[in-house]
Amino acid sequence: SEQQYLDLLAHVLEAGDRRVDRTGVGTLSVFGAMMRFDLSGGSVPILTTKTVWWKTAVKEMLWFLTGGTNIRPLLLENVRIWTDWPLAAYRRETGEEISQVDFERRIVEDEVFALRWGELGPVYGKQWRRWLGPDGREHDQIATLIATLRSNPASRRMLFHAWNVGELEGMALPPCHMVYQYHVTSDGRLNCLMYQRSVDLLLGAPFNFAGAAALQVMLADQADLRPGELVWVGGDVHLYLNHLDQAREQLGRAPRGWPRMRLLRRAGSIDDYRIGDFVVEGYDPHPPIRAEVAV
Ligand code: THF
Repeated sequence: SEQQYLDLLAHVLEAGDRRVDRTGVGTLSVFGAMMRFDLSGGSVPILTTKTVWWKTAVKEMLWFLTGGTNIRPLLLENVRIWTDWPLAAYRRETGEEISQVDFERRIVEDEVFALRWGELGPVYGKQWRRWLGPDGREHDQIATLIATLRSNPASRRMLFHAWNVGELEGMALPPCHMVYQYHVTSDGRLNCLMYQRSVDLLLGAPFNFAGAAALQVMLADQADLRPGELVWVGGDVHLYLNHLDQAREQLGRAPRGWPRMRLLRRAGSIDDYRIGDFVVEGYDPHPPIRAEVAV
């Protein structure tokens, strides 16, 4: 239940090691955590102790699945959560003090500008769908996963990975949620274990749970299975020092029970899901909690 998340939030506040991180903001950090979310019956871990823009998280997941690595398609879908990194690079390299809104407008209106400045490098989508092998062949890890779910569901090799060591340097940000492993029970439930090496517990984690759950719902649909458990494992689990008041505010709120997610239709393939195919029912969250993302 959501209490697992609140307990982890409280634990990081209480026991987190205070340190300076890559971004210079500073964090409270604990190492190693696990949560288990039960997706059977359609439940999904979309937090209720604050409003989570689950459509944004699902759109992000659909974008990963397209194999894309440019923020333009995200902006065309009104998703702004990846703008900060290309924007910082643009300001750094040009010295121009462009606003986020103007930068986003240029990416949307000018395709050539987007190709040059909207690229994140070989991040998630590239590695999931087009991992480059030593012989020059590209590997579609998602297609392989679905084929194995259908043909050999007892396999212990059903996973995909984004931590491509040889390509890390070209990425705007190395992958945080880096490996997803799947497991099928004898009665046809699809379980997922997702390992996330670095966890922005207040801002990022709620999106990561929703995205991973949506992916599990799609994969189950494609393989004629029912969603089972989502097991989430975190490495460096942290709260940015400018998120502490927000964390305390959230801890004062009572969870309201998970909503349910379902698909309106069975898509022909994993590439054919659209945001309009997803319905979330029974979502009655507390109000949003504003916080700045560390870049
Ligand atoms: N970097 C950091 N510091 N934290 C992260 O969570 C994170 N990500 C992705 C890449 N780098 C990261 C980006 N994911 C928001 C949510 C997810 C993000 C980035 C930003 C965010 O600002 N959410 C707000 C507003 C949502 C909206 O406007 O739609 C929120 O209130 O939830 C982890 O994958």
